[in-house]
Amino acid sequence: MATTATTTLAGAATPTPAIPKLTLYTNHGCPWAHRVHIALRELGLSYDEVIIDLDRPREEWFYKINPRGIVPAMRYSNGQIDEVITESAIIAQFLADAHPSHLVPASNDSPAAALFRVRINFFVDTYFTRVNPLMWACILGAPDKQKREEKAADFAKAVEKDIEPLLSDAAPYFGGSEKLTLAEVQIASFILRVFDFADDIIFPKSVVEPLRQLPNFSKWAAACTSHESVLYIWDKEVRVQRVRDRLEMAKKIAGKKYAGQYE
Ligand SMILES: N[C@@H](CCC(=O)N[C@@H](CS)C(=O)NCC(=O)O)C(=O)O
Repeated sequence: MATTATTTLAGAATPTPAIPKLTLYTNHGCPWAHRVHIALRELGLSYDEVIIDLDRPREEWFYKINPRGIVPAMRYSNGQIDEVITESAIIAQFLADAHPSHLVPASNDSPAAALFRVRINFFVDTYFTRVNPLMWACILGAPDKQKREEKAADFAKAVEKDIEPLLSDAAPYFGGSEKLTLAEVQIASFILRVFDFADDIIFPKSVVEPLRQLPNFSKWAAACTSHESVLYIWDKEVRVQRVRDRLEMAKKIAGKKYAGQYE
């Protein structure tokens, strides 16, 4: 990593990363890409963005950027490094590690810092292994209203069982932090969608009330979903309409078979 020296008040020179040139290949409807936008905003890094139209086949040039053909992908150059990084969690982790900040302490800061990283990782892993899949199952896999309500209730129960206890010291962010951490960078775009998509078309409205009853989760979720770094690329009306349209189209294409396939 290229560094320049910054002199602290105490006179000791500490390395700070060179300002990189960043290009983010993204789509504002993608919750995974949204993670990277949040990280960049929190770190105060400016970037160019290239919006990839996910409704069309990717053009050849994009496969040279990301052979998987998906967003996000980020080109990071700073004179010494010129690298395309893919996979949202990896990009976010890279940015947080390359640009030390309030998001996450460096692992060698102290034994407590390494443990805090463990706690963040466990929290994020818990959300994505035990909770998030239930949201998509509810949206995509429930053919009728009653089934959707049941799946939404399963989602809320999983939040209560697995997430609520891990937020006991949130203040309002993870682990007692007053500012966003890497945990929110990785999860907040999904929490935003839980609430903004609870319109009885995409996701049952009934999910909201049980979540509001959870003291830790509700406070944390309110803080996540009102944070400027989370909201600056989010246009709720546009996003809700896009998802409604896509669901409608998917149902038409696959009919009943589609509706049942995730059950
Ligand atoms: N594991 C990937 C998932 C990214 C992903 O699924 N991106 C979707 C958009 S949300 C995509 O680009 N899909 C390609 C397509 O729809 O053709 C990550 O975390 O970066």
